[in-house]
Amino acid sequence: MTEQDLVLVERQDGVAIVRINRPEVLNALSMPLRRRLAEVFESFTAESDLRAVVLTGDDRAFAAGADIADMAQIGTVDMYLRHNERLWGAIANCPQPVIAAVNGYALGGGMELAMHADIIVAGRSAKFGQPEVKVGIMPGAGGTQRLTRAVGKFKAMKLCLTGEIIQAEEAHAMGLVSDLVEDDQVFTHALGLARRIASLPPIAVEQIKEVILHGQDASLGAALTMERKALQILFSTADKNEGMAAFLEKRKPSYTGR
Ligand code: CO8
Repeated sequence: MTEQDLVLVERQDGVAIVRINRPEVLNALSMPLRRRLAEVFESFTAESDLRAVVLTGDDRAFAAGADIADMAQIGTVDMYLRHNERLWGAIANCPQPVIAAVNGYALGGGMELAMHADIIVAGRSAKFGQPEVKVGIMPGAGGTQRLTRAVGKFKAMKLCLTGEIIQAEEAHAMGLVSDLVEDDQVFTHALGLARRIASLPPIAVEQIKEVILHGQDASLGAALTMERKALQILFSTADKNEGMAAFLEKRKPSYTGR
């Protein structure tokens, strides 16, 4: 299998479907796979017609974590020199909304990958966890931070400190999963959400994503200012004029992305 085949990309109108493709090891995230994933997401920043991304795996696994075989023999300097943060950064900085469609295992780096998305759709049999502690390490791609912001200190502590694997229903109840659906509906549901988002005014969509993500790390006052400024910016877009005119004229809006 070539590096290209580790991540399959397909386009459907304004939506990119990104599929992790190492089924023989439950989509474990090897370095070549992560490099390819970063390359794919980096390419999205330059795509003006791309409106949303669906990130998925297969029926057995979204991704069962970083590839343990890939890490078993390496020490601190090699780990440092991998600069994993640069590869994850490409995904975190994706301007378009990313929807993770999770079937099967989302563990360790796989759960962290799902948490890089903006919306998580999971099937009823999906399983989530940060089991790194069980192999002598700890989460290193947001598991201690994005998880805490998503579900709060006490749930995050329990998951990271025990390494326990939880069912999708529990993940949904704690706020880690946006939508819980039947296993065979996961991809269709995620694609439906992506299409809905793709039909909306793209500058507004991008601003919403940016403000929610950056606002989380700012003080409430600074974040509310950021929100207000972003809203004000939208008042000079053609899509704002079109959206409001269409509402008043009782017709469907036709957005141009301007
Ligand atoms: N790495 C490498 N290979 C894996 C991984 C993995 N994470 N997960 C599964 N595999 C392989 C197995 O070795 C097996 O290969 P083989 O057939 O050659 O023996 C194949 O996938 C199928 O797996 P199992 O036979 O184990 O399948 P089961 O259904 O019995 O069990 C489990 C499924 C429970 C998911 C089990 O495979 C498991 O526990 N996997 C490891 C989960 C784990 O610990 N994940 C965390 C890894 S550490 C991590 O993610 C660190 C993140 C640090 C962040 C930054 C870098 C990304």
